[in-house]
This record gives sequence, C-alpha cells and structure tokens, in this order.
Amino acid sequence: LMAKAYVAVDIGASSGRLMLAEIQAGKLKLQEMHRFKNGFTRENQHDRWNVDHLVNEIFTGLEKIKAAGYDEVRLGIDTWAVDYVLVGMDGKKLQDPISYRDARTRDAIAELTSELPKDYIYKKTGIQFLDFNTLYQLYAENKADLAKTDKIMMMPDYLGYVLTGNAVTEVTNASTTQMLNLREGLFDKDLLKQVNVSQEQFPRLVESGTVLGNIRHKWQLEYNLPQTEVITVATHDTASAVVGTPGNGDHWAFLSSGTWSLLGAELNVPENGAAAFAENYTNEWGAYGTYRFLKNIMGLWIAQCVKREYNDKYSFADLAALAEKEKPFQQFIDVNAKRFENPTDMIQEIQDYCRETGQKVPNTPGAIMMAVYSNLSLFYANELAKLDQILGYAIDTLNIVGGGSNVALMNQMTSTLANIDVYAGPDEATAIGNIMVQMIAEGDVSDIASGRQLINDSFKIKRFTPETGKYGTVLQRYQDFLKFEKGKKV
Ligand code: LFR
Repeated sequence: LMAKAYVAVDIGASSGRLMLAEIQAGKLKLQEMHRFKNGFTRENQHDRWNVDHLVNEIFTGLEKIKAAGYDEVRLGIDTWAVDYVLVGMDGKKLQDPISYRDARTRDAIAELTSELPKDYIYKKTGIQFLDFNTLYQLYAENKADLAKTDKIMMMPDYLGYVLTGNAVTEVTNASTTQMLNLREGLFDKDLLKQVNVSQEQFPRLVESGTVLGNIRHKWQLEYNLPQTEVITVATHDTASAVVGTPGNGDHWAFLSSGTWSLLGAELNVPENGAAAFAENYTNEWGAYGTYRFLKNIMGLWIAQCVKREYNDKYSFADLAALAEKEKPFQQFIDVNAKRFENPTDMIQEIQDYCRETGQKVPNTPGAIMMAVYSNLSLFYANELAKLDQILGYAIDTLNIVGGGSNVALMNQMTSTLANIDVYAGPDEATAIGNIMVQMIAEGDVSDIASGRQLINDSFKIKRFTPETGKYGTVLQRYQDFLKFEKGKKV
C-alpha cells in the first residue's frame, strides 16, 4: 500500500511550487514536483496578477504528480495575503485581481482613518496599518465593479474555488483584511459598512484544517489529474510558514524570510495594547487559535528587484558571494521606507537614498547587496529589541525559515547584532506548514507540537551563535539613525 501523499501548492509573489510530501520511516520527505514564476504586470491601468496562469500551473504540477505514479492525493493551497478576486453573479472573475503593490491605495489609510480613527480600528482588529490591507483596497475599489460583485474571494480561496467549485473564507488569511473583529471572530459590521461591502459578499468563514472538497469532474476530464481532495489549510503563506517553524521552548521568535520578512512571535492571546499599536505590530490569526504577532519588513523583495535589474545575470548565491567580499554597515537604510515598496528602479532608489542622507553610495553589485543584507539584519535586530519590550520577556532564539534562511551571511549578522542564537531552516517551511495542517486534519499527525517535532527530526537546521562584541555600537547607531529619519518627515 502506498503511503498517503500530500501536495502543497505554495504561491508567493515571485514564484509558485507544488511540493509533494509523504511520511517515510518516521520522517517527512518533501519533493519539489513543479516550480513556476509569478509576478504582476501592468494591464488596464493597474498592476495585476494573472490568476488563470496560476490555475494552469497548478494543473501542470498535478499532471506531473500523476505521471510520477500518484493516483490519489490531498492538496492544500496557500498564497500571499490581502489580495482578492471579485467574482460576478455568473461565478466567474470580473477581471484579473489588482496587486497589493499597485499605487491605488496610496492615500487610502489617511482618507479612511479620517472617518474611523486608527486606534478604534486597531482595538477592533489588532491588525497593523499597511496601505495595501484589503480594507483600503476595497475602499479604493471601483464602485461599479463592487456593485457587480457576488462574492469577494481571497486569493487562495479563489484558487480552491476554481478547483472544487466550493467557496469559503479561511480565517488566517481573512484576518489580514483588517476587517475581522478580534472579539467576535467575524467580519466587523462598522468596517464592512465603511467600504460598502456586505457580510454576504464574503463566503462563509472557516478555520484552517477543514475539507473543501474534491477537484471538479470537469477538470478531471480536461487534464490527466490524480484523484484530489482539497483541504483548506492555513491559506495565508505566513500562517503556514509559522506552523512549519520548529521553534523550541516558549520564548522563540520567527522570521519568515521570503519576498517579505515577517518577524514576530506566536501568541495564544492577541497583544493589541498601546505599545503594540504605537509600534504598528499586527495580530494575524493563526492556525489552531494562535496569533501571529509580527511586523512586515521589506525583505528579500529588495534583493529580488536588484537581481532582476541586473537582468538575472547573478543568482542569489552569486549575489551573496559578492556581498561577502564587502565590508558590512557602510551605510544605514530604513528598509521599510515607502519608497522601496514598488520603485521603478530599486538600485537607483537605494543609491538616491544614500545620496540624500549624505552617505556613501554603493556602486557595485556586491556593495549594493551588502548594503541590503546589512540593513535587513540591523532592522531585524532592532525589531527583536522592540519585541522584548512589548511582550515583556526576552526572546531567546530566532528561527529563520523560508528562502532567506539560506543566506548564511544574514543569519550570522542577525545573530551577532541581536545577540541571540539563530536557527536557520527549513527553507520550505511554508509548504511544510501547509502539509502539516493537512496531516493533522487527516489524523496522521496528532497536533502542532508533534508536527514541529517531526519537522525538527526531518530537516537539517543550522545554528548560528553570536560573535559577541564584533560590531560594537553599530545597532545603537542604526537605532539613532532611524529615529532621526523619522523625526525629519513630519
Ligand atoms: C508574505 C505575505 C505577507 C503579507 C504580504 C502581502 O508573502 O503574505 O504576510 O503581508 O505577503 O500579502
């Protein structure tokens, strides 16, 4: 008898993959079956995702899995958050969905919060203010399109809907809309009203780990697919990444390092007091009643843009090797400055930033990448210090997962700057977390704690320890720099 096979469809802003997992001899075995590119393109005045392409790639991946001899699989889908598809009365999408990096929401926070105050929204939702939250996207949405909308489906829910014909709104991702009420556990009526959307326009809310249904017969006829049961996992990629992070003890922090760097801690009770509000920390809902208390940091997006602007002449490994030859901390950069969110030319933007702040301008690929890695590491260390303060205990280890966990240079710098042990890996934590929720739903793994133990036993995790004192007062000086820069823009 063949072991049960599980498939994670994990789609990020820059790439997607289908990973196949099985438990063999007490270990989780993971295989990449298909990988494809993702990205938004400018169409009809907006930056849009090509969702039909994503659906096709899922079918291609499933065909490869069938060809490899798997006749029956479970499947879960996770993607980035906040973006949604408007579905009309005929059950079809009205248009290709607009990316959260599109400029349409630039002034939306200011406009909406002039009507409903920020602290009021934060108390209700516990969600950080990011201008691309679904709340502001819906606020900026074309009113005629919204009126034609039967259902608003979050990205992974939409993909699940296309596959099975069944529509739900899964909570880990729905929480990133900044429209769920923490106390009631439902969409908040005031916030819905503020953006002219009715509760009925969202498919019913479900927890992660529920069965969505079998893949439609029509797709089975059109493609050569295995028999596939879709399970609604923790559909927000970051929620899956945290499930897939094998933290130890009670005081670990996670850093999910991909297009974004999501740094924070897993909590059982949300932390939406004054300090969390002041530092714009978020309480996204996790699987099994947990909260992802974290902050979004610009992350490898900066590196992805730099790589693309060098026409992909260098791989990420090449870029890291070039950076290693440079001196760290040659300039301070607020990596979370808005200007880095979607610039026309990232390299130019970094150079302009350094020029405008009177610092050395990096000119070679190595120097630019060292500036990026140095400042991401500084930013992480600064946020770890804030986490200690807000949570009232000392974080003792940082688990870095995702593609960024392969950058040893950054792992080591972060460990030294923050003066804590860093555990790096697994790099496919998101797919692993996706699969873990399926395995728990199917009874193959009993709970999240044993799931994390299984991850610890199955994957190589590297440890980095602080080289105490090596960088002197650089973190302190970086913190002063950030304060100074913040004070400038009033
Ligand atoms: C990471 C992520 C973040 C979310 C951002 C936008 O891929 O899902 O958690 O804030 O993308 O959706």
